[in-house]
Amino acid sequence: MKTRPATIKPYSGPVGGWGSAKSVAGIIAREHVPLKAPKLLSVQNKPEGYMCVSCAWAKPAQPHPLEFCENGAKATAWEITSRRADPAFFEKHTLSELELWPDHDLEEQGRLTHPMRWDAISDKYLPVGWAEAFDEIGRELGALDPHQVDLYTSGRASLEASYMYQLFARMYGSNNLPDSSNMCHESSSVALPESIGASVGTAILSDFENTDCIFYIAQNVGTSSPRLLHDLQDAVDRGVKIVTFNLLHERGLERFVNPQSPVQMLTGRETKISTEYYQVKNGGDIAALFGVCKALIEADDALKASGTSRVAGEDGKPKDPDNAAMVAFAASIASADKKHVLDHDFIKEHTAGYEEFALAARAHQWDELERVSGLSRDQMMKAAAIYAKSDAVLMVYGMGLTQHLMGVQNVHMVCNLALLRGNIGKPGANICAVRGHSNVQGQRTVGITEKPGLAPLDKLSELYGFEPPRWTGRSTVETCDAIINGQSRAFISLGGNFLKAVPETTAMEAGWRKLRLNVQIATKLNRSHVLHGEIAYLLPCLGRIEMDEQATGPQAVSIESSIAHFHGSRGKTKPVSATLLSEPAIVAGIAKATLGKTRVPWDAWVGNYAEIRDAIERTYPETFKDFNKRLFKPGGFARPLPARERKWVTQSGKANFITPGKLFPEFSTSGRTDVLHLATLRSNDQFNTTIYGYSDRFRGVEGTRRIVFMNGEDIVRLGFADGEIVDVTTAIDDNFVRKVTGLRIVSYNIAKGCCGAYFPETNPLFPLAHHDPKSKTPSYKLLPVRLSRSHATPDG
Ligand SMILES: Nc1nc2c(c(=O)[nH]1)N[C@H]1C(S)=C(S)[C@@H](COP(=O)(O)OP(=O)(O)OC[C@H]3O[C@@H](n4cnc5c(=O)[nH]c(N)nc54)[C@H](O)[C@@H]3O)O[C@H]1N2
Ligand SMILES: Nc1nc2c(c(=O)[nH]1)N[C@H]1C(S)=C(S)[C@@H](COP(=O)(O)OP(=O)(O)OC[C@H]3O[C@@H](n4cnc5c(=O)[nH]c(N)nc54)[C@H](O)[C@@H]3O)O[C@H]1N2
Ligand SMILES: [Mo]
Repeated sequence: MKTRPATIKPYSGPVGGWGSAKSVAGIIAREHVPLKAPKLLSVQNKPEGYMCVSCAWAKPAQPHPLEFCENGAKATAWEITSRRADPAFFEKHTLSELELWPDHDLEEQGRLTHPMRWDAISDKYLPVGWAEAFDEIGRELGALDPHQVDLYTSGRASLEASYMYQLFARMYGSNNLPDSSNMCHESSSVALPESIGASVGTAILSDFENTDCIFYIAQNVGTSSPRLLHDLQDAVDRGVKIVTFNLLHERGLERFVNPQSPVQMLTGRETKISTEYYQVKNGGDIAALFGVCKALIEADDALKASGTSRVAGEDGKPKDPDNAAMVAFAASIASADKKHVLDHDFIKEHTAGYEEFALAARAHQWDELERVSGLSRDQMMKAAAIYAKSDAVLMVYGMGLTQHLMGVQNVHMVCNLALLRGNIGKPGANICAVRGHSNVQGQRTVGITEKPGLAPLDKLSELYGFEPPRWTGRSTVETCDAIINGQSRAFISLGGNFLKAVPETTAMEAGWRKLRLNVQIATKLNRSHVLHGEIAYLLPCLGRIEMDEQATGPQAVSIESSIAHFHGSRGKTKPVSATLLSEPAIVAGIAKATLGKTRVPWDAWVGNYAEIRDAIERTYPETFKDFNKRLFKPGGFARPLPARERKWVTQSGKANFITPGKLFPEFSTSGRTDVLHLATLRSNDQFNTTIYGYSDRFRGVEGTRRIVFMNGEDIVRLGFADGEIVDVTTAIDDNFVRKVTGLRIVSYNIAKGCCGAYFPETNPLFPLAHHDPKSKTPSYKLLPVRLSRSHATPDG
């Protein structure tokens, strides 16, 4: 393990610009791929090219000359690296030793090259043949009750691999299909169908071209989806207002220099991204959005009542100064005929539940909304004014809304605000849930779900002649529970790093060691691989950027983007090892060994992925009509979304206003006053649990990840000093002690009463039960914690 000097100093530059160009060059050098990387990057996210393995942002029909960002380049270089974690590497290290390595050092060894099986005598991974591996896995699964087996998917696997995987799981007899989406946008998957009858966001790229205003909520564009900055920049250049709600001041939401614009690069001209920047407390969004809705509804009320005695006395002067102010405000934001603020025609024709919602909005008091949100009444009124004066408003949001105890209600509130003025299903106005992993949305579309009601079980039964299980499977937190209490005996992982990504990691590690079988299909080594139970397999697969040669020639795969468009992707580089198999081939190998003879033509599918796509089309004829023909359509082909056409596939047949019962979640912290609300964050140098390096450039943190961001006033109030080393303890009363030691305090522009720290280092702090009860998404953006002076060394 190397020691690194840590430096912390505020970053004064924009996002993008020369810093980004320099960073891309550094990344390419770091992975020793100077010759192949630039050529490869020129086809990233282009029709007939490969689709980026970083985030899921849209791939435009007319791409920029270089349609990649700094972090996309990083993800590409990371996958095509010249480094190898080959049998010679594993020969040198026991797993007991590798357990002590940091995440960065494990993945830094490079690409896995050979299928490996853990050997109990030497405590090492030793090479094994593919056939032998499949045989034993099949035998082991055959001996277990399918209820005891969990089949996880991380959001990178293609539509083809994912479809085969869920089919295998169901033919085997299990709906235990937890996936990374359970920890990510599951709150959207639950809330959006209830509110608007769509399981995904409704926005498409042209909405960014047609919008007047963007509400940008709880998403860190500069790090998590930097290509979206181009769409924001173009919007700003057209005069579009961007109203941001975020816990931190994130540089990407403030200033951007487009690294692909020679003019901006040479002149240093920056684009100011956010028109208004509202720093909400974490968990304060329901209150903040209620404030905006209250202002709109009360202004509308005031217009309706104007001219009546409620507003003006006999002398014509307003009786109630507060109401007079509201009348003036309403007049300033009203429609051209000065009669209304809300879109009553839309509300009447298309929605249900407005009256109840309006009553709740009127009833909430401003001082309470201010206290919970951290925003002032003036700020909420101003946001309402901008909203009301815009014909088409786009709602964009990310993890700062979904990963909450009230994540589902957070998303309901975004929809409620949109519905007040018909901002769904018209050009320039829609809901944009910015997805994380590059195919996480698509996996759900082709049946990766633990909920039997969401999978086309009858169709699968009809096509493949088997009786699919009808019971509800385990989602991520339920799988964790089953692993901790020993109910789960086998864990199969199609990508990802479950053990690091989940909550309650200390108990999880203990449970993991008791598994009978751990099968990991992966590209790079991580902690979920080095901790083992009785039998552990590490099965290396091709990455999406690699050429995938099968019986009928080179194959393409497909993915779904954040805006619900499907794209083909063709691998371009030579595989890092001839021993790798593709994900479809590995899934087929396990399926055949486990299930024996079935009606599924596993070999023919692996030989020709077009046949898997035909099978997907047979299963979902509307969504995937002419799948193979449209595979490489520039800009992708769109999934049908009735809500875009204002057809509401909800129980009421309308879009629903759904009123959150409270403004903030309840948890017991014994009335302590030294509790802070922790939100976990990503640095600019990581992709989830993949730690590329120790630099969070835009937040000015270099050389360390063991930090806790705090508001300067909180540092003083709690008697600490900037730079001091502290331990962080979970402050939920459940008789468990959960602690992470040795974090350095960094004074930062974060809302008062809150603090931020990196994921996954702080995952041991999260109780398993601390999740949204409906979506079961862990509350990674809100956990009560306490800080205390530390005896630990800061870095490592
Ligand atoms: N480079 C890079 N790109 C990635 C990833 C990565 O790790 N690295 N991960 C991918 C994945 S899987 C995902 S899901 C996405 C994640 O991308 P994001 O949705 O951007 O999620 P986070 O990076 O966790 O950041 C959440 C943002 O919300 C803010 N925030 C936190 N709590 C609150 C709150 O309660 N209210 C409000 N209003 N704001 C809050 C934080 O300050 C932060 O700016 O990115 C994807 N892209
Ligand atoms: N505290 C906290 N915890 C969080 C979050 C948070 O914000 N805060 N965010 C949550 C979110 S949004 C997510 S999505 C999850 C992420 O959870 P996961 O998706 O499980 O984790 P990743 O870190 O994306 O997985 C990285 C591993 O995937 C493997 N891999 C990479 N590419 C491929 C490939 O092409 N094929 C295969 N088979 N394997 C591949 C590599 O071996 C790599 O080590 O974490 C969640 N956990
Ligand atoms: Mo995610």
